[in-house]
Amino acid sequence: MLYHLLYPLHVDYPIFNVFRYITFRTIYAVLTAMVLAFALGPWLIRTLSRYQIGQVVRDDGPERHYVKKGTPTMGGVLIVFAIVVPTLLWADLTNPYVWVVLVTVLGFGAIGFWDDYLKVVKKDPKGLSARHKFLMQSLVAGAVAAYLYFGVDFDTALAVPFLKGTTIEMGWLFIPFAILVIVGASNAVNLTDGLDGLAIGPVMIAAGTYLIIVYLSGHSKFSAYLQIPHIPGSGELAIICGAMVGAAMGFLWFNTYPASVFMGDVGSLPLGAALGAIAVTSKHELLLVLVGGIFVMETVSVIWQVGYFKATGKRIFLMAPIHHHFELKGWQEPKIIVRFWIISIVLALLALSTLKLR
Ligand code: 57M
Repeated sequence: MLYHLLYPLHVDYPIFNVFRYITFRTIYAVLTAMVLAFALGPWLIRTLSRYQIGQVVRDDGPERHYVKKGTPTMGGVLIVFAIVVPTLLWADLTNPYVWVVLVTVLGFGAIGFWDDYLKVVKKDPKGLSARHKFLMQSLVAGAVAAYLYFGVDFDTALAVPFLKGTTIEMGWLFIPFAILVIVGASNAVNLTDGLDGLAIGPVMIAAGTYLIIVYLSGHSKFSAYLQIPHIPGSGELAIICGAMVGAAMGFLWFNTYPASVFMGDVGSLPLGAALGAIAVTSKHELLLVLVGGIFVMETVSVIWQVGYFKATGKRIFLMAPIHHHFELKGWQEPKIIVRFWIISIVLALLALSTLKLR
């Protein structure tokens, strides 16, 4: 909105020209999101505590988690707010890709909210059934993918990292593929969200990495120089990536060990889905496996554990997802968290290096 209100004033006051620049608006989206999260965080935590919106902790988990019982949860409401408001303020709202990601955030946020509401407020330990949750996630992701396929002039060829000249034409298969990426990313972030700051740190790093990628793919000269797909208009997504970085930093302030608040599904589902939607719209879907390597590792640990257990009756890890394995091995929680962040940063750097490899 600020972009639409203030940029036209540049005709009389050249200073307003600055609103044209994605870089300028991205910086302010980061700051606005962070300030919103800092300012509203204490109030939200007080309100969640007052209404006893506290975490239910399973008694079959690592013992150390019992002390977390009652920690206010559903802090993801703040994350969603701190992503949506700065995006509405700083982005060009005539850009369809901005709406693709906003609708993804709001849609997955609503599914997560419903699940948390059933679990925490209605005290139904199961929440939404896995089947229902998956169906609703697929519906939202399917709507977004269908809009990209039918509604926008979107090139559905899949770009392959490392092989710059190679693209795979997907045709209508783009729709199921996009659903897989968005729903997969959403659930992978959800699985990772099991220690203080464990999910939000890598989300912040991944959003920062995609901020650079979308900026470059939206820029005709940079994308030509790097020989990456040029998607006119995708640069505007840098603003939403910036808002995600700012919201994540603000939330981490309160979620860092020992956490004063957890995000709940209302936070983890939209954050993962947003990363998936950004990867799809910037045509860097395959790179998400590397950028979000921590989420992939957590998910693979569950798939292996469940598969191996079903086949042999034995476990590979002491407990899955893998962060529980390290806990049960005796690592202190902050050590696991910070080491996972370090791995995330290394993976982000490797992912960025692929932009130069051909
Ligand atoms: C999310 N949620 C946390 C919090 C957070 C298929 C199976 C592997 C699924 C998996 C699962 O349910 N994952 C979903 C994990 C929970 O956190 C809440 O959930 C939100 C995210 N959805 O925002 O509201 C607990 O995590 C801890 N936490 C923190 N700090 C944070 O900032 O400490 C969360 C955020 C919180 C808190 O203790 O209560 C969770 O773990 O429940 N299931 C599992 O992870 C279970 N694993 C399992 O059953 N493994 C078996 C299988 C794979 C064969 C095995 O290895 O043998 C474990 N989870 C728990 N106890 N809690 C095991 C038992």
